[in-house]
Amino acid sequence: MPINAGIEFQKAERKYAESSTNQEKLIALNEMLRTAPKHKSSQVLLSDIKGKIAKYKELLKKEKQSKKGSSKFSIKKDGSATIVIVGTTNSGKSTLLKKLTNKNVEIASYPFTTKKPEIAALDYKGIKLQVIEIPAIVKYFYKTQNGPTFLSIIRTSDLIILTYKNDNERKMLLDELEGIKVKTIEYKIQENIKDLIWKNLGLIKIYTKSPGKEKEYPPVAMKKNSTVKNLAEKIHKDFVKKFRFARIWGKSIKFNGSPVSLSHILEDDDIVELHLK
Ligand SMILES: Nc1nc2c(ncn2[C@@H]2O[C@H](COP(=O)(O)OP(=O)(O)OP(=O)(O)O)[C@@H](O)[C@H]2O)c(=O)[nH]1
Ligand SMILES: [Mg+2]
Repeated sequence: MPINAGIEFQKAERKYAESSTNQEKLIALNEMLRTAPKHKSSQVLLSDIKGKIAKYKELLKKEKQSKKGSSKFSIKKDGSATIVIVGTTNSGKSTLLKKLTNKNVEIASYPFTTKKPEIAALDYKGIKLQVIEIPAIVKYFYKTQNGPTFLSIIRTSDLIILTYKNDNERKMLLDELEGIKVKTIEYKIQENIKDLIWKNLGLIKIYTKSPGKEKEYPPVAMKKNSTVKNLAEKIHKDFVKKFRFARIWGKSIKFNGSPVSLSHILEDDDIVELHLK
C-alpha cells in the first residue's frame, strides 16, 4: 500500500484483485495508474503497474487472436472437475500425471520434454476428474508463443497443483501466475496426492440407492452444501416435482435411514434413497 494512496486508488486496487478476466484487469490497472500517488516514493509502484498493464495488453491481444482461428490446443472439459499440473521444467509434472492417471507420458531427464498439454483422466472412487499437464512455465511465460493459451487453460481450471525444485522456482511460478484466482496446492512427494486433490476441489460424493437394495456405484459428484433438491435435479428433471421424501444414511443425519425434505444439506459419502409419487 503506497503512502497517501487515496480512496479511488484503493477502490481500483480492489477491483484489480477481484476481477478475473484480462479485460477487467486491464481496466482496473489503468484506473490504478490514473489514481496512484505521483511522488518520488511511488516510483516502484508506478513501474509495477505499468509492467502489469503491458502484460495484460499482451494477453488480451493473444486472446483475441486465438478467438479468430480455433486454437490448436483447444481442450474440451471433461469429468466433474479439471486439475492442472503446473510447474518448472524437470519438476516431475509428467511423473505425477502418470502416477495419478496411469497415462503413458514421456518422462525424461532433459528439460522441456512435454511440449503440449497432456490430458488424462483420474478415477477418484468412481468420480471422473480431468488432469492436464501444462508444459513447463518459464519467466515471462505470457510472452512465449503459446503462453497465453496455456495460461487460459490454467485460469479456467478448478485446481492447480504446483511443482517445483526449489524456492526460487516457486517464487517465479507464483509471479507468473499472479492474478489467477484458482485454488492452488503444492505437491510434495510424500503426500497422498489423490486424497489431497479431492479435499481441495470442494466436492462431495453422494451415493444413491433404491429401497431394499445396496448403494449404487459410481457415486455422483456434487458441490459442497448441495441439498437433496440439487441431487434430485441432477438425476432427473421430473424428480423434484415427484418428490415425497428421502431417506439418508451417512454423516449429514443423526439417525441413519431418517426421512428428510428437499432442503436437507448433504455431506460427503451420504447415501440417499429418493421416494417419489
Ligand atoms: N528423485 C526424483 N526424481 C524425479 C521425481 N519425479 C521425477 N523425477 C525425475 O525428474 C526427471 C523429470 O521428470 P518429468 O516427470 O519428465 O518432469 P517434467 O516436469 O514433466 O519435465 P518437462 O516436461 O521436461 O518440463 C525425470 O528424470 C524423472 O525420473 C521424484 O519425485 N524424485
Ligand atoms: Mg513433462
